[in-house]
Amino acid sequence: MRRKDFLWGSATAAYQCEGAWNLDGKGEGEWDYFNHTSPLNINNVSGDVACDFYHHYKEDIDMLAAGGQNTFRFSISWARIMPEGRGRVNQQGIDFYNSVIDYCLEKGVVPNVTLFHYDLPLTLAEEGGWARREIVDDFTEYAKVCFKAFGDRVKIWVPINELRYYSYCSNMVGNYPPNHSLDFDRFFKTVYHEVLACAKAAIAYRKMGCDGQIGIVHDNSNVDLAPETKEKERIRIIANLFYNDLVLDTALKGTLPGNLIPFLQENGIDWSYIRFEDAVTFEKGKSDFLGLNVYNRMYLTDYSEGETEVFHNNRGAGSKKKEGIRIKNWFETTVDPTTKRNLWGREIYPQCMYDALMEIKNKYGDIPIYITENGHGMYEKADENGNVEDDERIDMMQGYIDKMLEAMDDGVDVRGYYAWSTMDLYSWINGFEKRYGFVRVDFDDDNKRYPKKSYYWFKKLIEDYQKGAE
Ligand code: BGP
Repeated sequence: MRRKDFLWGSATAAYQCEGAWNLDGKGEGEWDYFNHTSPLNINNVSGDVACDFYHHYKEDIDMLAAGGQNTFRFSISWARIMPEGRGRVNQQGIDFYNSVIDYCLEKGVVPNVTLFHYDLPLTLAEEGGWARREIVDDFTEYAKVCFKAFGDRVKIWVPINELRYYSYCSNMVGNYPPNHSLDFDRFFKTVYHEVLACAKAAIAYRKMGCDGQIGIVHDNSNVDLAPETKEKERIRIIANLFYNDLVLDTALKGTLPGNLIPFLQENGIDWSYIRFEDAVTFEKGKSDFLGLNVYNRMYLTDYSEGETEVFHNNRGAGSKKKEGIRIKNWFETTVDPTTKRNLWGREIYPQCMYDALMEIKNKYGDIPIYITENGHGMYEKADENGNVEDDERIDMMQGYIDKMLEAMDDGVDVRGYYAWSTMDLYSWINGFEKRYGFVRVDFDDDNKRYPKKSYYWFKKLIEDYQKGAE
């Protein structure tokens, strides 16, 4: 592909940036309810206002376009379009996204739109959310409303963001609503219904004659084994089933992983919801591309001892916890002493960008790929003029981008890169102090925007890339 056609941009998600949680006919969402009422909202914050993208979207799009970015990834709030989750459509919601999309196009910015980024309408959550099969049809109806309203102008669609990670947080860690912990039944069932919903949405999209591409976004979880690991082959198989295959095989090959049902049976995990006739849906509903959110890898070794336990850090510097899990008789995460971590205990490992891209090419062939998220969460302090010198973010992201370009040189079909995030926004459970943006938001002063050093670095990186030899 020509260098000028490569998409360089940044990403957001509705609940994390829009605010306007109850304005203009929007229905209540599961996250609204959770953050307003649950003691598990440990930092006592919410997306009620967030960075008020709802009222600042022009400024944000202006700024990203002036920064040389030619694409913007954002998500649509299901409850803004369908306040009860199904049935009635809220015209004011449609109007809002029409304005955002039209403004992107006016500025030469390609919209890349996700339909579900964790924010379920409360009515559907109360019925059982993704654990109920009926949600697949509700989601498909909602997707069709969006394709009809916006499909003439939006040509890159993602039904669901990070199917696996969302289910992991909601059903294993228990930090995202509906806050189930170590519930393997619900974990697999949720991912299954999500992949089915993605396939059905893709089928509907093509049936409606829309002429764009529809894919999925997966949280990169390529498996690396610590050198001392004894049961390498066995762990690789189990861990890939747990982290990757149910999403990737189903979306990219159009078939469930062959070892899924025997594995669930052997481990006493519910699989009663899997219907053989779904095979046709998976086959027909394959993704046109893969969106990969690249932050880290899964660094694993043999299960040692003790009960299954999950380790997660939503308190940042106030906690020494490292992200990870120990699953009895399967495997456990381990610490690579040579690798840095951020203050929330997550690995910073640029090499995983290259390794993941090569692994996907080897397993799934030449599928087009977008890096739909990559970024670095930090505490930040502005100087007296409101500026932030985020050199640490720049170094870290440069490392990942270099590895992406290396994989492209080695034949991987990457078509775009989106930084997380366009501007500072709400970071699930972590609150607002974990910042990712290229643009600082002063949450205490009317959500004023100030481009950070990284914003200018990214602008120059894009310019230099576009000037490079074809
Ligand atoms: C991804 C999500 C984003 C974003 C990012 C950073 O998993 O798709 O929504 O939040 O991670 O994560 P966090 O905000 O938890 O630090």
